[in-house]
Amino acid sequence: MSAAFDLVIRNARVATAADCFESDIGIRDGVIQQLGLQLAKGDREIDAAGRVVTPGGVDAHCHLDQPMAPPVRMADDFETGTRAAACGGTTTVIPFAAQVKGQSLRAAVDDYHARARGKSHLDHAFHLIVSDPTPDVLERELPALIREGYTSFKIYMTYDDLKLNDGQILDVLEVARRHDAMAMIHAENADCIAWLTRRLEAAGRTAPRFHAHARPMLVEREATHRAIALAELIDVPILVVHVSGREAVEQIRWARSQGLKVFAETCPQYLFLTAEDLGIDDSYKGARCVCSPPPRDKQNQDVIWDGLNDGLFTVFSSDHAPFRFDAPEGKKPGGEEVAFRHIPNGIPGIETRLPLLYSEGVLAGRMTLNRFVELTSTGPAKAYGLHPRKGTIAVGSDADLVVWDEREFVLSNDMLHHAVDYTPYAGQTLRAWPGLTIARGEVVWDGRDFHPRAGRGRLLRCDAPSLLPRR
Ligand code: DUC
Ligand code: ZN
Ligand code: ZN
Repeated sequence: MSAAFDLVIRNARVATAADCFESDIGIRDGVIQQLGLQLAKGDREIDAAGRVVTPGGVDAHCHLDQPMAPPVRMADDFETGTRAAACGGTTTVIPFAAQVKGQSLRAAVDDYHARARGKSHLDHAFHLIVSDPTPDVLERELPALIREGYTSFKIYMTYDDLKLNDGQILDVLEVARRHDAMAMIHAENADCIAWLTRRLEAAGRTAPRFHAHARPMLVEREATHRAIALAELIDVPILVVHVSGREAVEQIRWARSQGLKVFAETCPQYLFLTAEDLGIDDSYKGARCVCSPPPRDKQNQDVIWDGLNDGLFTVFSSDHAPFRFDAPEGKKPGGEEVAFRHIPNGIPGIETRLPLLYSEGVLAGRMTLNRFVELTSTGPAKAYGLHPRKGTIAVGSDADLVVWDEREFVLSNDMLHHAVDYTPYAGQTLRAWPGLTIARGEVVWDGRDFHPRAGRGRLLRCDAPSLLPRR
């Protein structure tokens, strides 16, 4: 007689965004079939007695194999990026299909499918990046793609090759409103950054640390305020991504106090790095931590912790943007130590996102386990139309799970599975790491070894985000 389940996880301390309870988890065909005690036998059994089991992480902001201007190239493609994600407890990723100006959105999506096909170890959805909102994009392509399940897109207020002006942002927000999509905003004032960059360069201040001087908090504050105003004009919710500190947080709190639906995301770099990680002298080592917005200071880290705990933030993502440090396609473009404006922006973090927050949030007593689950899994799944298939432990949900090992160790890059030659968090003491990552019922990481099956990951069709008001 065949067993009732393919896999049973016994005696788990299950944590969801709402509850913690003791349960067995019965899994068949990659889906959670039953929760309860003393479930029938499975073909495979895992004893999780005394161990916390959370939903697999949903990393709703990561960049994998995104096309870049040569010689720069991302180190992680779908194969290595989802491998690293899985080993760090993430079971769903949402990277970006980026439209190059002049390209159709459909061509960008097709190109990105080709990059993912046969390579992804994990289920994945795509956000779109709209960089060229032509009438055809606004009237035909974007609505059609939203109907097909690409229900979120990112709008950039900075970066020459991606940024939209205010009028274009209004046009795109109107499409989000009409078709129930989630608009994600990268909020930094492009003209201020360009002006400051020219001044710094004229003064010979080109070392990596000056990247942070070119992007002070006010450029993020102003753009956040403007994005909120533009969204208010259209009467549409927005989600401000990678919020770095107090001044942007204050804008979002103010918007909420006015009853506006403004959601927010933050990332590990705004909790665990500061501007000093870009260098206290002119050493090029600081290029490792060049990302935008830049990390701020200890006081701003505290503001981000408060926002994580009090509900300001809905999503905690990695913003994994993988560039090798010592490489001509990475942080030293063409093999040169270049001026900060030419350093590719971004840091790796897809594998360390959950262990860092579990260690420094949950186990250090700064955050409840429920809130951890909400920020890293349930919130992103709801924000991007994947819940309840993803982001929770419930009957009928995909069996995407993490069984946690609580133990202390010092992180080093050779423990990680990405294709980047450094981690900005090397030397940090962590108190936990996934002992098992289970993706749709399959053990993909067992605490020591990764179990590859490139191509096992499926493309997810996203519904209208459940955080959006029903009209
Ligand atoms: N900033 C972004 O906006 N995207 C990728 C990485 C970064 O630092
Ligand atoms: Zn961004
Ligand atoms: Zn990003």
